[in-house]
Amino acid sequence: MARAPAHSVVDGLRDGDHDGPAYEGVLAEHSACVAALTAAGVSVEVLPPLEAYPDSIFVEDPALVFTEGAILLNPGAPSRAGEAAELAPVLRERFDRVLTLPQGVADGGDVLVTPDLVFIGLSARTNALGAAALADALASLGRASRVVETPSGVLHFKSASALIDEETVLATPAMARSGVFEGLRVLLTPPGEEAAANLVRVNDRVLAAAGHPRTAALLEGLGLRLVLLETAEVARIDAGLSCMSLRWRKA
Ligand code: CIR
Repeated sequence: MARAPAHSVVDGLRDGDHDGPAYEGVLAEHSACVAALTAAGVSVEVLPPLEAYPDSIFVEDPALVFTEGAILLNPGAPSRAGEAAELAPVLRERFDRVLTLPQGVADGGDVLVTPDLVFIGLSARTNALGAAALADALASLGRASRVVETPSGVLHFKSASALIDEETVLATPAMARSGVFEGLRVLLTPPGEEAAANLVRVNDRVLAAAGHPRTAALLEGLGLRLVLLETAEVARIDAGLSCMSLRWRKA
């Protein structure tokens, strides 16, 4: 599931005083991402744009979805808080179980799901109360979780890490140094290619940000089928590929 960008996306949240993205540029990158997911065998529903929420294209943040059910989150940025209510009816139509968080804030961008464990990264968007509430909700869905720190200066836990296969993570050196991934195989993004750590493994392929040749070589060396996508425009509002979709397997 994805959500089409609104024209207001040019005003999306960003850290720093650089220019925002162009609407057409975001639209092109979003469309390419949806096309790549479709080509990977995913059935993608694109929800209508929400002008009132500039960052609502990043559907990964207000919800988590699993085969067993969905969890509506409490986005940590005040301007994004209403995005969960917009998603609620959509998810209730598609999932028998839709859980909510009774307290705190938590963004889906801070949640890395592995087969055995869900990492919940504390960040400027996910606080201890929200993480604890999320851990309870995950437990109700039969998922074990662990609350961990996100390195400072990183917006979301998954801005700096991604699961490549059941036991392998790609992470920035700062994220890897924190030791959170002990027990998993950790590959490091080469210097200057930290932004490449945000990628999407889907079915037989990996959707990764273009412009990171050493990371591409690393992933190809593992025998992975790479699909390189432009992310320069969404990067202007601190986003990457994983943020633009919610993905789950139907039972
Ligand atoms: C925000 O600051 O919330 C958006 N401009 C970017 C959100 C990116 N989402 C993500 O990394 N999961």
